[in-house]
Amino acid sequence: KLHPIPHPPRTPLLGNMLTVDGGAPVQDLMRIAREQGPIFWLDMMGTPLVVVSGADLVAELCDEKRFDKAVRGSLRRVRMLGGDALFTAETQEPNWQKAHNILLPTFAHRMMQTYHEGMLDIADQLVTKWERLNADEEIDVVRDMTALTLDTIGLCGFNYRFNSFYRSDNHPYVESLVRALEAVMKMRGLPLEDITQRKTRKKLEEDVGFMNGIADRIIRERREIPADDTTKPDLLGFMLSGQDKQTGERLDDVNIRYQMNTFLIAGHETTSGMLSFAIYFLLNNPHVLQKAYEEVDRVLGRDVNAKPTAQQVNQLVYIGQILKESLRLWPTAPAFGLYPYQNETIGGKYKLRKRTFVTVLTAMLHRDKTVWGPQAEVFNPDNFAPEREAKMPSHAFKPFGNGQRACIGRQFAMTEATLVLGMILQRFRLVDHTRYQLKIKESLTIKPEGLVMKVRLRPDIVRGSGRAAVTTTPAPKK
Ligand code: FDE
Repeated sequence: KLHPIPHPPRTPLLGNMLTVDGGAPVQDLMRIAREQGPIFWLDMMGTPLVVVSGADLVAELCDEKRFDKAVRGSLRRVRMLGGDALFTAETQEPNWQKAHNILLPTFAHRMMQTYHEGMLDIADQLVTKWERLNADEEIDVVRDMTALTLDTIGLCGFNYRFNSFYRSDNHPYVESLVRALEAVMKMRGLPLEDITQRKTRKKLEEDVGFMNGIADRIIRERREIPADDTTKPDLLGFMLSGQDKQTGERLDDVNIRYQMNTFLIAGHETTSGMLSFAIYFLLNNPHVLQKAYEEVDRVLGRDVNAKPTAQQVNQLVYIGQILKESLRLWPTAPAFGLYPYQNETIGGKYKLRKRTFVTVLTAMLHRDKTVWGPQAEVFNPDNFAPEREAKMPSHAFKPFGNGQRACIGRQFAMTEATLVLGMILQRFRLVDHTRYQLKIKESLTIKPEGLVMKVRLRPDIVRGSGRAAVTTTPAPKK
C-alpha cells in the first residue's frame, strides 16, 4: 500500500512558497523536517519539492542507477556564474564528463603534495597576522577564514594572489563574486521578481561581466607564456593542457573560465564555513580542544619555525575528526538536489514521479538518531574515530554530496583545513571573550554569523632554527 508523502499546510496559489523564509531556508527546512519526519513535500506554486532526511531513504536516493543530480533552484541560478562547469552542469552535458575526466586526477589524494606549498604559504599569512594582533584586538573568524580559503584556491588554482590579508576591503573580483552570489540567492522565482529586482539584475550582469573579464585575462596571459620547468603546477595549468582520454578533447576557454569561477565559489565559502564552525565547536568543547592540542604537539612539535610537511598533515587524525564532526552538525553545503530518471517508489511506499525535484537535507540526515544514537545533536569527534567510521552506514554522512557528482575538492578542502587548524593550535590559545551564541547565516552555504574570538600565544612555543616562518609574500599588486 502506498503512503502519501506528509506535507505542511499551504496557502492558495503560492502553496508553500512562504512556508520557507528567504533569509533562512535551511533552518526552516530543518524545523519542518523535525515536525514532519524523514520525508515531506512542499508545494512551490504547483511544483513539488520533496525533502528527505531519513538515513534509509537517503541511502536509496544515493543509488546512481535510479537518481541523478538535479541542477535546479538556487543552483540553477548559479549557472550565471558557473555555466556548464562541474558544479552547475547537468550530468548529461558533454562538458561535465569531459571536465570530470580531466580534473578528477588533479584532485586525487597524492596530488595534495603539489598544493602543499601554496596552502602553507597562505596559512602562514593567517597565523602571522594573528601573532601580531594586540591584546585588545579581536578576530572576525569568518572573515579571516574566508580570506584564507579564497587566497588558497587562488594560489593553488591559478597561481594568482588575492592578497586578502593585505587589504581591509575585498579584491574587486571577490567583491563582484560576493555581490553576484547574493543577488542570485535573492531571486527565488517569485512572481513579478523581474520587475521588482530590475536593479539587482542589472548589477548582477555587470558583476558577472567584470569577473569574466578578469578570468579571461588570466587564461589569455597563461596561454601567451607557455609553461616551463619553473612553472608551478596549478589547476589552470592542468585545465589548459589536460586532454579527456575518452574523447581526446580539451576544455575550451569559455568553459575554463566557468571552471575558475566555480572553483572560487565552491572552494572558498564551504571550506571557510567548515573552519569557522570547527573553531566555534572548539571554543565550546574544552575537552576536545585539549585532545587536539595534544595531537598537534605530538605530531607537529612545539617549534613553530619548523613548517608542517604534507606527511604530518596526514597524521593529524583527530583534527580531521573535529572537521568531520563539524560538517556533520553543520554541513556548510547543507543540502543537495536529485531527481529520479523514472517513476520511483522509495522506502517501499513513497511514490516519486519521474524528474521530481528531491532535496537531500544533509543538515538533518546527519542528526538521524537511528544512525547517530540519542546523542545525535551533541558535538563529539569520537563519532569519527577510525574504528567507528569503518562501521558507519555508507550513506549516513554526505557533506560532500553523492557518487560521481560528489565534491571533487573534498581532499583539497580537508587537507587545507587540517593544515591551518594544526598551525593555529600549535601557536594559540583561543579565547571566547564575548561568550558567542551561535547564529547561522545562510547564503549559498551556511556560516556562524558574527563569530569573533581573541587569541593568545601559547607560552611554551619554541622558535627553532627551521627555515624562516615567512618566506615569499610579495606586496599586493595595484
Ligand atoms: C560539489 C560539491 C557538492 C555536491 C553538490 C551537489 O550535489 O549539488 C557538495 C555537497 C560539496 N561540494 C560540498 C563541499 C564542502 C566543502 C568544504 C567543499 N565542497 C569544498 C570544495 C572545494 C572545492 C574546490 C570544491 N568543493 C569544488 C567542488 C566542485 C567542482 C563540485 C562539483 C563536482 C561535480 O563534478 O559535480 C563540488 N565541489 Fe565541493
